[in-house]
Amino acid sequence: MNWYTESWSDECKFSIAYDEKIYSEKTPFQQIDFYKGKEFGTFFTLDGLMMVNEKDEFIYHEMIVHPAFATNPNIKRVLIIGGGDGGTAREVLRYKSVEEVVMVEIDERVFRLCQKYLPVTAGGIEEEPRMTLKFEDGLAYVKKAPDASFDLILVDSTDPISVGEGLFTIEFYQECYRVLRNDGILINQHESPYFTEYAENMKRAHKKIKHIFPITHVYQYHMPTYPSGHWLFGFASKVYDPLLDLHAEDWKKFKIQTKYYNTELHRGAFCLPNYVREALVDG
Ligand code: AAT
Repeated sequence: MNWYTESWSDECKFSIAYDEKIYSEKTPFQQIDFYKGKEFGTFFTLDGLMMVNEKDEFIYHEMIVHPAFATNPNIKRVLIIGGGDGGTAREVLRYKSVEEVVMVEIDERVFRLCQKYLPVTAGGIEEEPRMTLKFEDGLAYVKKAPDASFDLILVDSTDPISVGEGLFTIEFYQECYRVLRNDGILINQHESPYFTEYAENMKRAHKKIKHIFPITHVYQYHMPTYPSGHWLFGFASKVYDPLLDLHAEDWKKFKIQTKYYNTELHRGAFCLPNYVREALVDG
């Protein structure tokens, strides 16, 4: 049996059996590897870290998108930073009310290879008329984007190492604030509270966002293949509170069939364990 193994900490590793290594490529940005196994289907890693697999991707992609739409059902223009596998775009495009989605992915090869090997996330994205694809650095893109031009920014990026580093900076979040409309929402890939290295990333990101946005919350979900299985998104907004402004009945009218998200879970997801709350206050 072949095993894909990644380190979750210096003294903890996670392994998945695979039948076949489908493809490998080193791009100017990162090492990309695709594998195929039985438990998680096809999956790909960037620089040796699990990004997307066929079995649990729905959890991450539903949770990055739907809480924002249930808070503000009138979102029309959406900016995705990263997200080259297409899963986040797929969930956003399920809202017929959305007029334009811009996806800014630094590494075109991630998108092209996902079109070929992971059609469950990347299939049909390029053909969708409401979609604009840009292959460039997310920070460079937001710096030149006009003021108040998006209702929602989804930061679907890698961990803050190498190419993802610039997206975990004050400058990036300030530019996001400027580019968002007056009632704009930012959702940020917030890492995980459990293992030290990831918890440090979570604290760094949260501290910066808290200084810029008047309303900030953190919500959690289960991601079996990300370190510890306990993962977070940051919710930041200029006016909306994800609990006080939850429009559960309006969201249900979209009639979007989800496998993980529902509006009851929405409320629960914002209830955090004490050790996570404390880490976010201190951070
Ligand atoms: N949808 C879940 C998959 C990802 S992949 C994140 C993507 O962000 C990658 O394709 C990577 O190329 C892209 N990316 C990284 N840095 C930048 C940047 N500066 N500008 C634009 N795109 C970027 C997220 C996985 C989360 C992993 C948690 N462990």
